[in-house]
Amino acid sequence: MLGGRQDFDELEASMNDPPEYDVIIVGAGFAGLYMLHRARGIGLSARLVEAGSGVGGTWYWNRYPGARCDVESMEYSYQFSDELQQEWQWSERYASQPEILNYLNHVADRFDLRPDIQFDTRVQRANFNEATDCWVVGTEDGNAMSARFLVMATGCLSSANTPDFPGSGSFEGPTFHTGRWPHDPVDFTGQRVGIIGTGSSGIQSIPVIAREAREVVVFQRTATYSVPAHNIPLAEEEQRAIKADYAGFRERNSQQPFALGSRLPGNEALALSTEPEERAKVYEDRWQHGGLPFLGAFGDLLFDGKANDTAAEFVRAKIRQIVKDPVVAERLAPTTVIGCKRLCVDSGYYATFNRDNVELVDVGESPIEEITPRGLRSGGREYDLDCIVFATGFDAMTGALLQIDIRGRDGLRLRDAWAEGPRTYLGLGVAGFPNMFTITGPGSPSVLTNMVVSIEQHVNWIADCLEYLGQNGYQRIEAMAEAQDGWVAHVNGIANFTLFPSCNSWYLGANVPGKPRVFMPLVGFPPYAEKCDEVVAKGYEGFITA
Ligand code: N01
Repeated sequence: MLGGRQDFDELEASMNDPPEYDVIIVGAGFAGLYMLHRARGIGLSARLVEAGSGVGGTWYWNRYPGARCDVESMEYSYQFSDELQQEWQWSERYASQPEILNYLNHVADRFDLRPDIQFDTRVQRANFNEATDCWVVGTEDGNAMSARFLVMATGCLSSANTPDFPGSGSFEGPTFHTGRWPHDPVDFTGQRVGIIGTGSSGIQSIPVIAREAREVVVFQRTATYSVPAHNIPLAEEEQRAIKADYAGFRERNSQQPFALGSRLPGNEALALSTEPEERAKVYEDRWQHGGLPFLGAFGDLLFDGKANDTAAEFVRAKIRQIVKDPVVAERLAPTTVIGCKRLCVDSGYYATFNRDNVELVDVGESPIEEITPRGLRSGGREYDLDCIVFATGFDAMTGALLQIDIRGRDGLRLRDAWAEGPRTYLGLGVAGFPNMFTITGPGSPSVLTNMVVSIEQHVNWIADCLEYLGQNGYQRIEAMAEAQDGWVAHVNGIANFTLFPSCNSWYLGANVPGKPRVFMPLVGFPPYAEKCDEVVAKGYEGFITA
């Protein structure tokens, strides 16, 4: 019953019929769109289910002022179609949210994906039916559908995190979350705006809102390291030069540890073995270049605390130069390990605090006590506000998956299987959950890379796997528990070799109260991609097929 209305329990009871689809894909962002395209390309019937009213995923929801990608646009795009990458023209070095959303709409149209996408439909539950090796998927509107395979393309940063402050809901003005921004532009003219959070979303939106609002009060819990984007219009000659050898450019990027930035690759020299003058020059050059490659200045920055501090001190000195009020500059100067939380890339963030209409409140020292009808109170002071912007991030990597009641073999709930932190094999499969794949799941490099590169690598792996299963007459594939245990130990072992576990980042789930503290992504893209290929070459080693 194509796209029809069915009841979940009735559908489960009638599972002797063949499933409606070969594959159900959840989420219409970069991952889901490409998965749909690949699934159709290998002759599978596929249904893509999306909660929003349009395609785009992250770029559909995060419409906040100043939203822009921190990976360069010539890299942050699909490579699966040479025609697509040749025909699309980016206008800026770093693409804005509207431009990326246009791009994804173009992709959906160009590959005629919309007929297989069901919008405005939120998946609520999914049960694996052991008798038939199929998934039954239930949606919030009370309908259900079935498929042999379930591919979760739900995104790593899609479940918005709004802290539960005392008095939440009592505020009489409008509130916004950067990750759930309204479609109509918000007019801040003449308003006194409170912004909570200074991660990537905060540092991008604060300068833009400050230019419009009467006053902005920024509530900062932890100071943030940010490197300038130096965003500029993208020169025609530069695009042409890259497009002349786009495949080579993509290949060089995928060989970088974070699968990006091959034009200014990581420097293998060690910060601590480099003379201070030379070291400062390297940092200055990278600061002038702008963006994430700053962290590639030296090979030991993410492994050695003392080396890291040389880079941290360089950025602190920049903040002290940029911010005129020394008290505010000190408040903005982070004391943590640089790169431990995601490095931010900004356009005029620190300089925004030189404006007369911007105030910085340190809620690390005096936490937000409560939200009140007229604003919020912190450190015993009440701040009167017309509206509040929550730039408070996401329940990252696991939030979107665990919001859905997913039940695998023997009724095992994913929430229970992951009660002490996510466990996957390769970030692609979960023991106990046959025929389910996660795109950029925990345990894969995902958020530590250019996401589009990781997504394409995962989708290609999954599509090849589905083709292999079909060709060999298999109905079922599942990660083996021992392979998964080994993989989890491997991911943790690598993380513990770095400085990543040393701060309260969302990589560790530390931003969500009560979430188990586990480092979720895998560090290092090239060896990971090799491992995935090796697993295939060894007949899907670590998976059971039947
Ligand atoms: O979220 P975040 P984000 N009281 O978690 C604060 C990607 N992204 O949406 O640091 C007070 O980084 C929290 O404080 P602390 C990118 O990967 C990319 O900004 O936990 N404050 C922090 O300051 C990024 O890393 C792009 O102490 C509270 C902020 O809220 C990821 O998305 C753009 C609080 C949350 O920062 C997430 O970024 C945007 C509380 N109870 C996002 N709870 C680009 O491509 C949280 N905070 C550029």
